[in-house]
Amino acid sequence: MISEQINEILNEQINKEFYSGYLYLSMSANMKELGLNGFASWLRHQAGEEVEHGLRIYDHLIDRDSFVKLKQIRIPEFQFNGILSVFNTIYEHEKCITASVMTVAKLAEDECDRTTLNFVDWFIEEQIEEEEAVKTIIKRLELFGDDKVALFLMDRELAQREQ
Ligand code: OFO
Repeated sequence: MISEQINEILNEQINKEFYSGYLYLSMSANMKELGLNGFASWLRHQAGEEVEHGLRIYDHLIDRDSFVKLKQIRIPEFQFNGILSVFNTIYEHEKCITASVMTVAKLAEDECDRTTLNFVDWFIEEQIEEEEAVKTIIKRLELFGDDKVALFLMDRELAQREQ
């Protein structure tokens, strides 16, 4: 049985995952406007992943006979200051999401809720991967600076992402 507090924090987490999807879709549209279709496609895939994360929690609540309470999704930013700034924003955002997942884990630990602890483990692993992937993109963008050929090649590489 999921406690009221765990239910509340998991419902919050659904909202954060859906908001992440919204934010990345907004960024994807911005990349498309700049003609960076590979970056746009990468971000669109990422947005889809975030929605999947939200649904994973949604299904978990239902499977455990707990209550789903969807909340309003706030409006994401829609004006950005270039690619590097977009990816720095993502990195900061993902760090907040990691902290939020850790808070769920801490609460589950305090409540000795082993099922939620096991469930949230997957998200912790996922956050490590996501932060690492975004950090790599940032490092490359910083390294390449104004080199347009490098940016073109990177855009082509990011276009390869299939899921
Ligand atoms: Fe859901 O992994 Fe990022 O936010």
